[in-house]
Amino acid sequence: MNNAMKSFKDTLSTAKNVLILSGSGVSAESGVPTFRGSGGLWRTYQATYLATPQAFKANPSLVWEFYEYRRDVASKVHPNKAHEAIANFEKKLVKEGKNVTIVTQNVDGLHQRAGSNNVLELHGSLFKTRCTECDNIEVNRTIPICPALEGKCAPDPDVMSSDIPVEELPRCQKNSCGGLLRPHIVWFGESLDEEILDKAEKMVETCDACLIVGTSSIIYPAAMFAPRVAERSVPVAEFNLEDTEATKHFQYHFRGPCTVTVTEALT
Ligand code: BJW
Ligand code: ZN
Repeated sequence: MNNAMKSFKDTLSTAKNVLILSGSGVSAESGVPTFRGSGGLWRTYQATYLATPQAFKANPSLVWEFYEYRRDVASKVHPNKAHEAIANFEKKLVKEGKNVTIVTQNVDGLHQRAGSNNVLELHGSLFKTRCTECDNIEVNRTIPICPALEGKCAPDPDVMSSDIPVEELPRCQKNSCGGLLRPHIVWFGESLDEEILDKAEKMVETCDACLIVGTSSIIYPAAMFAPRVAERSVPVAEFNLEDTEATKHFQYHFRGPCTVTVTEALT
């Protein structure tokens, strides 16, 4: 173990209120593609194009095909050693009367499936829907989410959109609403949930140690959380395969696959 890892582990052993920020890199070794990595294309589209209200308005069928594919992937993969180390670390600290909060940009639910309890999903969830008419939010794990999407979600570049009529896309079941459902995901240009953002902000202002795992730190407001923690002179450790936009702000940088580095830091 190198000296930096020893030093960060010492810090963690006295910490009482730990913030763990995660991005898609934490799920990469489970088989979930990252956004800006080589698996970031679905058909011929960048995920960052499809994750917009404009794309949903222009072609709700295409966007539902994309999200149905991702729901399918996320439901078939398993949490990895990094998710597990984070979940076990939370359990251990809670037993000692301390707090661990996981603020994730991920929508795949893998932290919770690994056993983490205190998870704030900044960008929503693949397994929740929101009605475009009445705003009702529901948990939905049924795959396919509606019969019309069955077998229509292949990621290959030569597959065309099925142009499913909106009446056959997922519809709101609450009372007699019947409105078009959308994934409960925060798309580009959309605001984050105020309550979740407030809780995350509180952790940014009060934590006494911070880990930032598997994120490129380019999407706001999440990108500014760890640099703001570091500004308070609180130790922040970044776990990534490479340097990021934010690396210069942090006291520690552990390069490598997070299943190895995070496990070493937390166990
Ligand atoms: C490993 C690894 C391994 C791989 N081990 N590591 C201020 C300034 C400028 C712009 C803005 C601003 N405030 C807001 C904006 C606009 C915009 C934004 O940030 N734009 C940027 C391009 C600058 N933000 C928004 O629109 C947000 N809304 C908002 O703030 O509203 C108010 C507002 C609006 C407009 C203007 C001003 C204010 C909403 C952002 C919602 C982001 N949504 C997405 C998609 C939806 C989710 C989904 O469909 O799944 O969320 S975008 C996408 O990026 C996704 C991710 O959660 C997010 C972050 O990506 P992440 O996780 O970091 O993935 P990658 O691929 O980028 O990085 C992976 C990393 O892992 C890499 O570093 C690898 O090296 C590493 N890695 N394997 C360790 N094994
Ligand atoms: Zn409704």
